[in-house]
Amino acid sequence: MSLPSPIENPEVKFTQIFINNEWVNSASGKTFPTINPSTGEKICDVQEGDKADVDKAVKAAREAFKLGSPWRRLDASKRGVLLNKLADLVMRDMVYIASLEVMDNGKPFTYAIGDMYFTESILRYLAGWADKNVGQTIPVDGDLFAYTRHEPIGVCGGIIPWNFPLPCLAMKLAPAVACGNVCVIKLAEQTPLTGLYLCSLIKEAGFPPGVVNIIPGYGPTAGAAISEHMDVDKVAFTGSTQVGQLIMEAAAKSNLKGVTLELGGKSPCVVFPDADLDMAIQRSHDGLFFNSGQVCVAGSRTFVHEDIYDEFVKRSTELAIKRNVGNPFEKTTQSGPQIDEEQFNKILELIQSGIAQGAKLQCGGKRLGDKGYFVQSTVFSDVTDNMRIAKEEIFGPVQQIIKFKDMEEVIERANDTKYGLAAAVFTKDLDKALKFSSSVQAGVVWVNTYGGGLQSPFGGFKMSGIGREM
Ligand code: TXE
Repeated sequence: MSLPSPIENPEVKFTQIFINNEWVNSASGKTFPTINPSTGEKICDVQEGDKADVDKAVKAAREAFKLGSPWRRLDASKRGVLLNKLADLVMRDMVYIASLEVMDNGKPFTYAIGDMYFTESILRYLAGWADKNVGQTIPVDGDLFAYTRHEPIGVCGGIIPWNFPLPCLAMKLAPAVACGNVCVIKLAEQTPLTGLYLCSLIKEAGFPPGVVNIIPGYGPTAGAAISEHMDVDKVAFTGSTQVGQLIMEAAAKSNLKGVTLELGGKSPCVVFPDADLDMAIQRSHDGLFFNSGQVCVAGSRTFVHEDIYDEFVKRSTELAIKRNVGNPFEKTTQSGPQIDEEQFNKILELIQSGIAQGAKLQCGGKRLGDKGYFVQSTVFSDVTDNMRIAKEEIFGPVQQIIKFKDMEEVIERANDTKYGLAAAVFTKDLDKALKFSSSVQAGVVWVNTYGGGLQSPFGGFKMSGIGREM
C-alpha cells in the first residue's frame, strides 16, 4: 500500500470543549496554548476546561444516561453500528487527522497514519462486543430462577496521555459506549487537537448528545475534577505511575468509583544466544525507538547474553546511528521530536546520569539541532541494574544494553523492578521461551517479536497498573 502525502499545514478546525454534541467555551474564559514540538512554537490556543466544565459535562452525561433516554433505549447492536461508523469516518479523514497529529504531537507522518489504523482497529474490535456482552443463568437451589445481567456502570471518566492521542481516546471511549455507558474524557494538554476533531466525527456518526463529552485541559484541574467527582462512576487513566496513585486516592476519597490504571513500565527485552540475531537486533531497536521511545511498553532494558553481547552492542549502535530523526512531515523520517520541553529535559538529565554512573555511551546523548525537542538516538552499553537509566522510565530514545549469563539470573533481574507492563524474549528454543514467559511478571510477553496483539487484554503487573483494557 502506498502512503498518501501529508497536509503540511493542516487547518485547525476545533478548539472548544465538546459537551452535549456542542462546542462551548470554558466557564472561566481561560485558554491554553498547544505547541508544535518540532519548532517549540505555538500552534493555537485551546479552551481550558476546569472543574466547572467537568461538572457541566458530567450533568450532560448523566442526563443522557437516564432510564428511558434515547441512549438507554438504543439496541446494543446499534451501539456497535455507531462505533463502526466512527471508525469509517476516521478512515475517511485519516490524512487530515494524521497531519494534525504530526503538527501537534511530532510523530512522523508514517506513524501518525499507523495511529489511524490502530484507532480503527480499537473501535471495530469494541464495536463487535456491543451485542455480545452476555450474562448467565445460574442453577440455584429451590424453585428459583437466577440470572446475571451486565449493566452499564454509568458515567465513565477518562484521562489520557499524549503519546498516542487518538488510539488512547478510542481505548477509553469505545469500551464505555459499547457497553452502554456515557463518558467524560479529558485530553492531554500537549495534544488536544486530534481528539477535538474526533468530536465532530462523533456528532456526525450520530451519537446522541451527552453520550461522549470531551474536555481539553490540565491534569491537576480538569483531570482531578474527574477523578474526585461524586457523580462519576468509574475512571480509566493512562499516564504516569505517580499520577495513577493520585487518581486512585481521589477515587477512594470521593465516591469509591472504580479505577482502571495503565501506567509506566521498564520492560525487559531478553536475547538468548540461540536467537536469530538479525531479527533480535532489529526488533529490540524498534521496540525501544518507536515513537521516539515514548511508549509505555518500550523495551527499555535490553538484556543480552554475554556470548553475543559485543556484537549485539556494535550492531545496535550502527542501527541507532542510521536512524533518521528529523522533520516528521518527511516520509522517510523514523523519529520526530520528544513531546515537550519537560520530557526533553528529563531525558537529557537521565542520559547525563547514565554517563555519571559509569555506563558507556555508544552513540547519541545530546540534543539534535537547535530548534524543537529533538534528541539523538542514544545507546548505552555496560549498564548495570542499579543505575538510574536501568531503573527509571526514561520515555525517550535511549537504549540500555545489559549483560546476562543464564536464565535463572535474567528472570530474577527482569522482575527486579516496581513495574510489570511488558516483556519480550528472543530465542529459537521453545522451552526457554515458555519458561521465561511464565516466570516474568508482565501483562504481555512477546516471543521473537516486540509489540502487537491488539485484540488481547492489555495492562500491567505491580505498579504498571490495575485492570485490563481491550
Ligand atoms: O504524565 P502525566 P506526563 C510517563 C512517562 C513520562 C511521565 C510524565 O514516564 O515521562 O509519565 O509524563 C493528567 N489528576 N507516562 O507528565 O502527568 C495529564 O493532564 C488527574 C507514561 O505527561 O501522568 C494527562 O492528561 N489527571 C504513559 C495525563 O494525566 C492528571 C503516558 C498523563 O499525564 C493529574 C504518559 C492529576 N493530578 C506518560 N496530573 C503511558 N503509560 O503510556 C496530570 N494528569
